[in-house]
Amino acid sequence: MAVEVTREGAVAVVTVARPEALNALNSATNQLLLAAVRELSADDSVRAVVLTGGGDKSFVAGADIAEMQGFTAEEARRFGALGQAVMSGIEAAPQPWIAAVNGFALGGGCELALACDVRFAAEKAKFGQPEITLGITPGFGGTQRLPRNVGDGWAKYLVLSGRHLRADEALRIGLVQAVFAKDELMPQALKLAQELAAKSPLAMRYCKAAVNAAADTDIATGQGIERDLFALAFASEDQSEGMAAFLEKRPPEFNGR
Ligand code: DAK
Repeated sequence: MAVEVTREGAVAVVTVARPEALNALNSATNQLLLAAVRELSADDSVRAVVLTGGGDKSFVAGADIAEMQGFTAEEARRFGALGQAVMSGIEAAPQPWIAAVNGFALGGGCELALACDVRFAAEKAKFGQPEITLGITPGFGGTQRLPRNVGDGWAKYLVLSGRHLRADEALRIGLVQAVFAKDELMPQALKLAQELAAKSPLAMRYCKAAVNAAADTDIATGQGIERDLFALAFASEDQSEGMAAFLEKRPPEFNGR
């Protein structure tokens, strides 16, 4: 099984498990990943997801070069569409996805991490878009999500050179939000996931949608989306509960309605 899904309460852990190929994404793995994304997105009991790589060396070392080598243009288009569906599915998921980057995050692996909402990395993680060294371009959103996260200069540096960045460098440019010692990575990712899982799932979904919209809209349209989602939050029991709990000096108990 190249994609494993386990549960820890309201948190799901998705592991891309093809360690013999450093978890490279072939079509079969992408299909399984897409199925997992769809299943988790439809499950209200899942409030947060942690995504990581199997084995101790790699998060995802990219799309599968051995499979891609013989592609026709049409097969490449289909492969790209499948990968993009995985990335867009994570981005559009109602729950927050946290990438726990435990090693190489190259090419499609860096793009997969970028599709997640938050990125935590182990100290030995490596990031890069090495497609240029293979004579191709990034195909799972790297030319689009990377500049949105780190700006044009760093995106071009990575995409045009194919160089790898260390975790501390990735942290400095804002590609990841935190770096931890190897053994601390999963506990810290799970801790954040449990924390997010306890928040209002409605407000979580609206917040994620509003921030996602920021990258694609002008500020007036974005503010309109923000205003509408803010108003919608006032139609929820979670808003009443959150504000009552604050004023009554007790922890809130959100029910997602
Ligand atoms: N694909 C297939 N196999 C891979 C792989 C990959 N991306 N990365 C590693 N492996 C395999 C190796 O071939 C090796 O297999 P065996 O020889 O043992 O059978 C095994 O994993 C262990 O790898 P190494 O022996 O190379 O391990 P090292 O520690 O020496 O090196 C490395 C680790 C990560 C630096 C190195 O493996 C490496 O450079 N890997 C390739 C990284 C890479 O170039 N990634 C980007 C792939 S391109 C598109 C759709 C998608 C894409 C583009 C366009 N369209 C349809 C529009 C995406 C493209 C990519 O992601």
